[in-house]
Amino acid sequence: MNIVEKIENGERLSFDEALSLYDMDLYELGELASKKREKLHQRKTYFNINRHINPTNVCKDICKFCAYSASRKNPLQYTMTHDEILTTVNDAVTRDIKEVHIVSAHNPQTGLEWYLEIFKKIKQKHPHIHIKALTAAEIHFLSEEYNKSWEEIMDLMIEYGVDSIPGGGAEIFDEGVRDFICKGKVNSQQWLDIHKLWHQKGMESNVTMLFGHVEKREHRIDHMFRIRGLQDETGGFNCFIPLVYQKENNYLKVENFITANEILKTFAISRIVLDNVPNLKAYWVTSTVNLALLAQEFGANDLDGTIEKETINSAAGAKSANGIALKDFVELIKDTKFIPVERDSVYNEIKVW
Ligand code: V47
Repeated sequence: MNIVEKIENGERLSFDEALSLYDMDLYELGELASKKREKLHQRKTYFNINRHINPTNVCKDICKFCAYSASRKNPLQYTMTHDEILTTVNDAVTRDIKEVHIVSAHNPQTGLEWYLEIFKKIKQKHPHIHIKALTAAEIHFLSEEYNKSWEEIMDLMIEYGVDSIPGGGAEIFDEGVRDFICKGKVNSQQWLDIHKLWHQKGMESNVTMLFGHVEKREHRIDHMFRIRGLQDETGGFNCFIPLVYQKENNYLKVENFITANEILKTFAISRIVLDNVPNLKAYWVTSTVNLALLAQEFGANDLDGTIEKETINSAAGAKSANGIALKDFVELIKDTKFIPVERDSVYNEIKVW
Protein backbone atom coordinates (compact mmCIF):
# COMPACT_ATOMS: atom_id res chain seq x y z
CA MET A 1 0.00 0.00 0.00
CA ASN A 2 1.39 3.43 -0.83
CA ILE A 3 1.47 6.36 1.57
CA VAL A 4 -1.58 8.12 0.15
CA GLU A 5 -3.65 4.96 0.46
CA LYS A 6 -2.44 4.48 4.02
CA ILE A 7 -3.48 8.02 4.93
CA GLU A 8 -6.85 7.63 3.27
CA ASN A 9 -7.42 4.34 5.10
CA GLY A 10 -6.57 6.00 8.41
CA GLU A 11 -3.42 3.93 8.91
CA ARG A 12 -0.49 5.30 10.85
CA LEU A 13 2.67 6.26 9.02
CA SER A 14 6.18 5.27 10.05
CA PHE A 15 8.70 8.00 10.86
CA ASP A 16 10.27 7.80 7.38
CA GLU A 17 6.90 7.85 5.66
CA ALA A 18 5.85 10.91 7.66
CA LEU A 19 9.11 12.65 6.80
CA SER A 20 8.65 11.88 3.11
CA LEU A 21 5.36 13.85 3.13
CA TYR A 22 7.50 16.99 2.94
CA ASP A 23 8.52 15.88 -0.57
CA MET A 24 4.93 15.75 -1.75
CA ASP A 25 3.29 18.45 -3.81
CA LEU A 26 1.88 21.10 -1.46
CA TYR A 27 -1.64 20.99 -2.88
CA GLU A 28 -1.86 17.21 -2.88
CA LEU A 29 -0.75 17.21 0.75
CA GLY A 30 -3.24 19.96 1.55
CA GLU A 31 -6.05 17.92 0.09
CA LEU A 32 -5.17 14.89 2.20
CA ALA A 33 -5.07 17.04 5.35
CA SER A 34 -8.32 18.79 4.39
CA LYS A 35 -10.13 15.49 4.10
CA LYS A 36 -9.05 14.63 7.65
CA ARG A 37 -10.15 18.05 8.86
CA GLU A 38 -13.52 17.83 7.15
CA LYS A 39 -14.20 14.39 8.57
CA LEU A 40 -13.65 15.69 12.11
CA HIS A 41 -14.87 19.29 11.91
CA GLN A 42 -16.52 19.84 8.52
CA ARG A 43 -16.17 23.54 7.61
CA LYS A 44 -16.18 24.73 11.22
CA THR A 45 -13.31 26.91 12.44
CA TYR A 46 -13.09 27.32 16.17
CA PHE A 47 -12.07 30.45 18.01
CA ASN A 48 -12.21 31.79 21.51
CA ILE A 49 -12.90 35.24 22.97
CA ASN A 50 -9.89 35.50 25.22
CA ARG A 51 -7.37 37.76 26.85
CA HIS A 52 -3.65 37.11 27.18
CA ILE A 53 -1.87 38.40 30.26
CA ASN A 54 1.88 38.10 30.86
CA PRO A 55 2.32 39.26 34.45
CA THR A 56 6.13 39.45 34.56
CA ASN A 57 9.02 39.35 32.12
CA VAL A 58 11.76 38.86 34.71
CA CYS A 59 13.31 35.47 33.95
CA LYS A 60 16.05 33.35 35.45
CA ASP A 61 16.34 31.31 32.24
CA ILE A 62 17.79 32.42 28.93
CA CYS A 63 16.18 31.02 25.79
CA LYS A 64 17.91 32.23 22.64
CA PHE A 65 14.63 32.70 20.75
CA CYS A 66 12.94 34.78 23.45
CA ALA A 67 12.60 38.53 22.97
CA TYR A 68 10.09 38.92 25.75
CA SER A 69 12.11 38.28 28.88
CA ALA A 70 14.10 41.16 30.32
CA SER A 71 17.70 41.01 29.14
CA ARG A 72 20.35 43.13 27.44
CA LYS A 73 18.10 43.26 24.35
CA ASN A 74 15.03 44.13 26.38
CA PRO A 75 16.16 45.97 29.52
CA LEU A 76 12.63 46.99 30.55
CA GLN A 77 11.73 44.73 33.45
CA TYR A 78 8.17 44.64 34.70
CA THR A 79 6.12 42.74 37.24
CA MET A 80 2.41 43.51 37.46
CA THR A 81 0.62 43.89 40.77
CA HIS A 82 -2.44 41.76 41.43
CA ASP A 83 -4.56 44.89 41.30
CA GLU A 84 -3.23 45.70 37.83
CA ILE A 85 -3.97 42.16 36.68
CA LEU A 86 -7.46 42.25 38.14
CA THR A 87 -8.19 45.62 36.55
CA THR A 88 -7.14 44.15 33.19
CA VAL A 89 -9.45 41.17 33.66
CA ASN A 90 -12.36 43.33 34.86
CA ASP A 91 -12.03 45.43 31.74
CA ALA A 92 -11.77 42.43 29.40
CA VAL A 93 -14.86 40.84 30.95
CA THR A 94 -16.90 43.75 29.59
CA ARG A 95 -16.01 42.40 26.11
CA ASP A 96 -17.39 38.99 27.05
CA ILE A 97 -14.11 37.10 27.23
CA LYS A 98 -14.46 33.48 28.30
CA GLU A 99 -10.76 32.75 28.99
CA VAL A 100 -7.66 34.39 30.41
CA HIS A 101 -4.39 32.90 29.17
CA ILE A 102 -1.74 33.70 31.77
CA VAL A 103 1.91 32.97 31.09
CA SER A 104 4.88 34.58 32.79
CA ALA A 105 8.64 34.43 32.72
CA HIS A 106 10.46 32.48 35.45
CA ASN A 107 10.75 35.21 38.04
CA PRO A 108 12.61 34.09 41.19
CA GLN A 109 11.85 37.34 43.06
CA THR A 110 8.09 37.25 43.55
CA GLY A 111 7.50 34.17 45.73
CA LEU A 112 5.15 31.30 44.93
CA GLU A 113 2.12 33.00 46.48
CA TRP A 114 2.37 35.86 43.97
CA TYR A 115 1.90 33.40 41.10
CA LEU A 116 -0.93 31.52 42.80
CA GLU A 117 -2.85 34.48 44.20
CA ILE A 118 -3.34 35.79 40.66
CA PHE A 119 -5.59 32.83 39.95
CA LYS A 120 -7.48 32.98 43.24
CA LYS A 121 -8.25 36.68 42.85
CA ILE A 122 -9.51 36.27 39.29
CA LYS A 123 -11.60 33.22 40.18
CA GLN A 124 -13.16 34.90 43.22
CA LYS A 125 -14.32 37.85 41.16
CA HIS A 126 -15.11 36.01 37.90
CA PRO A 127 -15.88 32.34 38.63
CA HIS A 128 -17.15 31.73 35.09
CA ILE A 129 -13.83 32.70 33.42
CA HIS A 130 -11.63 29.78 32.38
CA ILE A 131 -8.07 30.23 33.62
CA LYS A 132 -5.53 28.69 31.26
CA ALA A 133 -2.21 29.26 32.96
CA LEU A 134 1.35 28.17 33.69
CA THR A 135 3.26 26.23 31.07
CA ALA A 136 5.11 23.04 31.97
CA ALA A 137 8.26 25.20 31.94
CA GLU A 138 6.78 27.42 34.66
CA ILE A 139 5.54 24.45 36.68
CA HIS A 140 9.04 22.99 36.58
CA PHE A 141 10.60 26.34 37.52
CA LEU A 142 8.22 26.81 40.48
CA SER A 143 8.82 23.28 41.68
CA GLU A 144 12.60 23.72 41.67
CA GLU A 145 12.54 27.23 43.09
CA TYR A 146 10.20 26.42 45.98
CA ASN A 147 11.26 22.83 46.72
CA LYS A 148 7.95 21.26 45.85
CA SER A 149 7.13 18.34 43.61
CA TRP A 150 5.40 18.96 40.28
CA GLU A 151 2.33 17.35 41.80
CA GLU A 152 2.33 19.69 44.79
CA ILE A 153 2.53 22.67 42.44
CA MET A 154 -0.28 21.27 40.29
CA ASP A 155 -2.51 20.62 43.30
CA LEU A 156 -1.97 24.21 44.41
CA MET A 157 -2.74 25.48 40.90
CA ILE A 158 -6.00 23.56 40.86
CA GLU A 159 -6.86 24.71 44.40
CA TYR A 160 -6.24 28.36 43.42
CA GLY A 161 -8.34 28.18 40.26
CA VAL A 162 -6.33 27.03 37.22
CA ASP A 163 -8.59 25.13 34.82
CA SER A 164 -6.16 24.00 32.12
CA ILE A 165 -2.55 24.49 31.09
CA PRO A 166 -1.34 25.96 27.80
CA GLY A 167 1.04 24.25 25.41
CA GLY A 168 4.01 26.60 25.78
CA GLY A 169 7.56 25.59 26.58
CA ALA A 170 7.56 22.49 24.38
CA GLU A 171 9.75 24.23 21.77
CA ILE A 172 11.46 21.29 19.99
CA PHE A 173 11.88 17.99 21.81
CA ASP A 174 15.05 16.89 20.01
CA GLU A 175 17.64 17.15 22.77
CA GLY A 176 20.42 18.53 20.54
CA VAL A 177 18.34 21.37 19.12
CA ARG A 178 16.72 22.03 22.49
CA ASP A 179 20.11 22.37 24.18
CA PHE A 180 21.13 24.85 21.53
CA ILE A 181 18.05 27.07 21.74
CA CYS A 182 17.01 26.86 25.41
CA LYS A 183 19.46 24.91 27.54
CA GLY A 184 18.71 24.99 31.25
CA LYS A 185 14.95 25.11 31.32
CA VAL A 186 12.56 22.15 31.51
CA ASN A 187 13.90 19.34 29.32
CA SER A 188 11.85 17.39 26.78
CA GLN A 189 11.09 14.35 28.90
CA GLN A 190 10.23 16.54 31.88
CA TRP A 191 7.87 18.62 29.71
CA LEU A 192 6.09 15.46 28.57
CA ASP A 193 6.03 13.96 32.08
CA ILE A 194 4.50 17.14 33.52
CA HIS A 195 1.68 17.03 30.96
CA LYS A 196 1.25 13.32 31.59
CA LEU A 197 0.82 13.93 35.32
CA TRP A 198 -1.60 16.79 34.63
CA HIS A 199 -3.66 14.52 32.35
CA GLN A 200 -3.61 11.75 34.96
CA LYS A 201 -5.32 14.20 37.30
CA GLY A 202 -8.16 14.40 34.79
CA MET A 203 -7.04 17.81 33.54
CA GLU A 204 -6.60 18.98 29.93
CA SER A 205 -3.82 20.81 28.13
CA ASN A 206 -2.42 21.89 24.77
CA VAL A 207 0.91 21.30 23.12
CA THR A 208 3.04 23.57 20.92
CA MET A 209 6.04 23.19 18.62
CA LEU A 210 8.37 26.08 17.88
CA PHE A 211 9.64 25.69 14.30
CA GLY A 212 11.28 27.61 11.50
CA HIS A 213 14.59 28.27 13.28
CA VAL A 214 17.56 25.87 13.34
CA GLU A 215 15.58 22.63 13.52
CA LYS A 216 15.30 20.25 10.57
CA ARG A 217 12.25 18.53 9.17
CA GLU A 218 13.10 15.31 11.00
CA HIS A 219 13.08 17.16 14.32
CA ARG A 220 9.51 18.32 13.65
CA ILE A 221 8.42 14.77 12.84
CA ASP A 222 10.18 13.49 15.97
CA HIS A 223 8.33 16.17 17.99
CA MET A 224 4.99 15.06 16.56
CA PHE A 225 5.74 11.40 17.23
CA ARG A 226 6.58 12.07 20.89
CA ILE A 227 3.27 13.93 21.27
CA ARG A 228 1.35 11.16 19.53
CA GLY A 229 2.95 8.61 21.88
CA LEU A 230 1.89 10.46 25.03
CA GLN A 231 -1.56 11.18 23.64
CA ASP A 232 -2.07 7.45 23.06
CA GLU A 233 -1.48 6.98 26.77
CA THR A 234 -3.49 9.85 28.24
CA GLY A 235 -5.75 11.49 25.63
CA GLY A 236 -5.34 14.79 27.50
CA PHE A 237 -4.18 17.08 24.69
CA ASN A 238 -6.95 19.13 23.12
CA CYS A 239 -4.93 20.91 20.55
CA PHE A 240 -1.60 21.02 18.71
CA ILE A 241 -0.17 24.46 17.96
CA PRO A 242 2.79 24.83 15.57
CA LEU A 243 4.38 28.21 16.40
CA VAL A 244 6.31 29.89 13.61
CA TYR A 245 9.59 31.33 14.87
CA GLN A 246 9.75 35.17 15.05
CA LYS A 247 13.23 36.46 14.54
CA GLU A 248 13.55 40.02 15.92
CA ASN A 249 15.24 41.24 19.13
CA ASN A 250 16.63 37.94 20.31
CA TYR A 251 19.83 35.90 20.31
CA LEU A 252 18.89 33.14 17.84
CA LYS A 253 20.18 34.06 14.44
CA VAL A 254 18.54 32.34 11.49
CA GLU A 255 19.73 32.97 7.94
CA ASN A 256 16.77 31.95 5.84
CA PHE A 257 13.30 32.58 7.18
CA ILE A 258 10.95 29.63 6.67
CA THR A 259 8.77 29.77 3.54
CA ALA A 260 4.97 29.80 3.50
CA ASN A 261 5.14 26.54 1.56
CA GLU A 262 7.08 24.86 4.37
CA ILE A 263 4.77 26.30 7.04
CA LEU A 264 1.65 25.03 5.27
CA LYS A 265 3.23 21.62 4.71
CA THR A 266 4.01 21.46 8.43
CA PHE A 267 0.35 22.17 9.25
CA ALA A 268 -0.83 19.52 6.82
CA ILE A 269 1.64 16.92 8.09
CA SER A 270 0.64 17.66 11.70
CA ARG A 271 -2.98 17.02 10.82
CA ILE A 272 -2.06 13.68 9.26
CA VAL A 273 0.48 12.46 11.83
CA LEU A 274 -1.37 13.62 14.95
CA ASP A 275 -4.40 11.48 14.27
CA ASN A 276 -5.21 11.35 18.00
CA VAL A 277 -5.17 15.11 18.73
CA PRO A 278 -8.52 16.51 17.63
CA ASN A 279 -7.66 20.16 17.05
CA LEU A 280 -4.94 21.87 15.05
CA LYS A 281 -4.48 25.55 15.83
CA ALA A 282 -3.11 28.04 13.33
CA TYR A 283 -1.95 30.65 15.83
CA TRP A 284 -2.40 33.77 13.72
CA VAL A 285 0.04 35.65 15.95
CA THR A 286 3.04 33.73 14.61
CA SER A 287 1.82 32.62 11.19
CA THR A 288 0.29 36.01 10.25
CA VAL A 289 -3.47 36.30 9.88
CA ASN A 290 -3.45 35.58 6.15
CA LEU A 291 -1.45 32.40 6.43
CA ALA A 292 -3.58 31.24 9.38
CA LEU A 293 -6.68 31.68 7.22
CA LEU A 294 -5.00 29.72 4.42
CA ALA A 295 -3.96 27.02 6.89
CA GLN A 296 -7.68 26.20 7.20
CA GLU A 297 -7.24 24.55 3.78
CA PHE A 298 -4.25 22.57 5.11
CA GLY A 299 -5.79 20.90 8.15
CA ALA A 300 -6.12 23.70 10.70
CA ASN A 301 -9.54 23.97 12.37
CA ASP A 302 -8.79 26.52 15.09
CA LEU A 303 -7.52 30.11 14.98
CA ASP A 304 -7.01 30.72 18.73
CA GLY A 305 -8.83 33.92 19.59
CA THR A 306 -9.12 37.65 19.89
CA ILE A 307 -6.26 37.82 22.49
CA GLU A 308 -6.56 41.63 23.07
CA LYS A 309 -2.90 42.09 24.00
CA GLU A 310 0.02 39.93 22.96
CA THR A 311 3.50 40.42 24.37
CA ILE A 312 5.68 37.32 23.89
CA ASN A 313 5.66 37.13 20.10
CA SER A 314 5.13 40.80 19.35
CA ALA A 315 8.40 41.42 21.24
CA ALA A 316 10.04 39.22 18.59
CA GLY A 317 8.44 40.98 15.63
CA ALA A 318 4.92 39.53 15.30
CA LYS A 319 2.17 42.01 14.37
CA SER A 320 -0.05 40.94 17.22
CA ALA A 321 0.37 43.46 20.02
CA ASN A 322 -3.29 44.51 20.08
CA GLY A 323 -5.11 41.30 19.21
CA ILE A 324 -8.02 41.29 16.75
CA ALA A 325 -11.48 42.77 17.25
CA LEU A 326 -14.16 40.10 17.49
CA LYS A 327 -16.15 41.49 14.57
CA ASP A 328 -13.10 41.44 12.27
CA PHE A 329 -12.15 37.95 13.36
CA VAL A 330 -15.56 36.56 12.54
CA GLU A 331 -15.68 38.36 9.18
CA LEU A 332 -12.25 37.07 8.18
CA ILE A 333 -13.30 33.47 8.79
CA LYS A 334 -16.60 33.97 6.96
CA ASP A 335 -14.81 35.53 3.99
CA THR A 336 -12.84 32.32 3.57
CA LYS A 337 -16.10 30.33 3.48
CA PHE A 338 -15.45 28.57 6.74
CA ILE A 339 -17.94 28.69 9.62
CA PRO A 340 -16.76 30.67 12.67
CA VAL A 341 -17.69 28.73 15.80
CA GLU A 342 -16.95 30.26 19.15
CA ARG A 343 -15.70 27.62 21.57
CA ASP A 344 -14.74 27.50 25.20
CA SER A 345 -11.19 26.65 26.26
CA VAL A 346 -11.77 22.90 26.14
CA TYR A 347 -13.60 22.92 22.81
CA ASN A 348 -17.25 22.89 23.82
CA GLU A 349 -19.16 24.87 21.21
CA ILE A 350 -20.67 28.12 22.49
CA LYS A 351 -22.06 29.86 19.42
CA VAL A 352 -22.02 29.64 15.64
CA TRP A 353 -21.37 33.19 14.44
O1 V47 B 1 6.67 28.53 24.66
C1 V47 B 1 8.73 32.57 22.36
C2 V47 B 1 6.95 30.81 21.97
C3 V47 B 1 5.40 30.24 23.48
C4 V47 B 1 9.12 33.11 20.32
O2 V47 B 1 -1.84 26.62 24.61
C5 V47 B 1 8.07 32.21 20.33
O3 V47 B 1 -3.48 27.58 23.56
C6 V47 B 1 7.89 32.31 18.05
O4 V47 B 1 2.73 28.60 24.05
N1 V47 B 1 8.94 33.17 17.97
C7 V47 B 1 4.32 30.78 24.35
N2 V47 B 1 7.45 31.80 19.20
C8 V47 B 1 3.01 30.88 23.59
C9 V47 B 1 2.22 29.60 23.64
C10 V47 B 1 0.81 29.57 23.24
C11 V47 B 1 0.31 30.55 22.42
C12 V47 B 1 -1.03 30.49 22.05
C13 V47 B 1 -1.87 29.53 22.52
C14 V47 B 1 -1.35 28.55 23.35
C15 V47 B 1 -2.28 27.51 23.88
C16 V47 B 1 -0.02 28.56 23.73
O5 V47 B 1 5.80 31.27 22.59
C17 V47 B 1 6.69 29.80 24.09
C18 V47 B 1 7.61 29.81 22.90
O6 V47 B 1 7.61 28.57 22.25
N3 V47 B 1 7.87 31.88 21.60
N4 V47 B 1 9.52 33.35 21.59
C19 V47 B 1 9.58 33.59 19.07
N5 V47 B 1 10.62 34.41 18.96
